[in-house]
Amino acid sequence: MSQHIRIIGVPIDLGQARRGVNMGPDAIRYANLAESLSRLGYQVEDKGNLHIPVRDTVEESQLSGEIARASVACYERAREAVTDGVLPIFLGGDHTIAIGSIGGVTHEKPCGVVWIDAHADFNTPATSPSGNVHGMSLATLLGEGHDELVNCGRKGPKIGPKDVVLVGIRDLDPLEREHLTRSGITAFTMRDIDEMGMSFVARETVAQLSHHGRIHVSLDMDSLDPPGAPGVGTPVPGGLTYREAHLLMEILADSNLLSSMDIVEINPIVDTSNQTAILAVKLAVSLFGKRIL
Ligand code: HAR
Ligand code: MN
Ligand code: MN
Ligand code: MN
Repeated sequence: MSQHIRIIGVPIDLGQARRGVNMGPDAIRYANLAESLSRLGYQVEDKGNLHIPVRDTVEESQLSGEIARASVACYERAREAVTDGVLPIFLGGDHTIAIGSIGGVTHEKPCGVVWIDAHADFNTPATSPSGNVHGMSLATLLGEGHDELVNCGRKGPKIGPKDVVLVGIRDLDPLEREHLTRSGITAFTMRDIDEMGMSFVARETVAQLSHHGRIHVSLDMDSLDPPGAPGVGTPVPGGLTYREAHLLMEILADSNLLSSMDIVEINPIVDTSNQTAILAVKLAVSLFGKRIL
């Protein structure tokens, strides 16, 4: 695993309607992400933010086009990080950033993806009740969605259904649910976690993805239970506890396969004293840290 971490901010709020998620990258910086990772012994470099147009300047009809432009920029940064042999952490912004980050890190070869989320983000323009692109990110990566997004960076699907495992799922739209069932993707719902425990779920997740030799973690902070992580745009009750989320990070860390990460959907406007960003940093420390004993 690389000892060099590169932070890339992607302050995008074009994939959903609620304002404020564009301030996520700074909220995570203020929660001392770089310092906390340096203390673990990493060399940490902050590349600042990608340029994203201000929401108020974008017409509704231009949204997917602007998301595509941002995704291409993000893709190039992700691709460059792999070439440079560093471990990139992408700070959202909404979950549309994963279209570019996962697209870019898989430019040369596929990797395993752990998608930690209350939602599956597996809508398409045809199944989405909201039309919000952040609810379509994963489907887009698998080749279904707005053409300009599906073909971002390189043409067609970026990962296949066997390359991704979902953890924390508890809110699916009716047609999204059918789509996900048909896809063959492994999804561990909150019920699975309740019944089998996070230890089993996390180990099974690693087992399904380890053949890639490389794992990308896409952490949507709405996967956590809202009382501990209120600063998200689409909170859903009954999420991961602090301890479940940490155990997941620790077991992923034990795999020694982590090669890139997204931290997404933090909205400081609806947060209390930046606690959701502070929690995200603690989880990143568990993901990149060593065992406590
Ligand atoms: N499924 C709903 C939709 O498509 C809500 C998606 C909310 N998504 C996120 N990302 N916060 O996981 O609109
Ligand atoms: Mn998401
Ligand atoms: Mn979500
Ligand atoms: Mn595979």
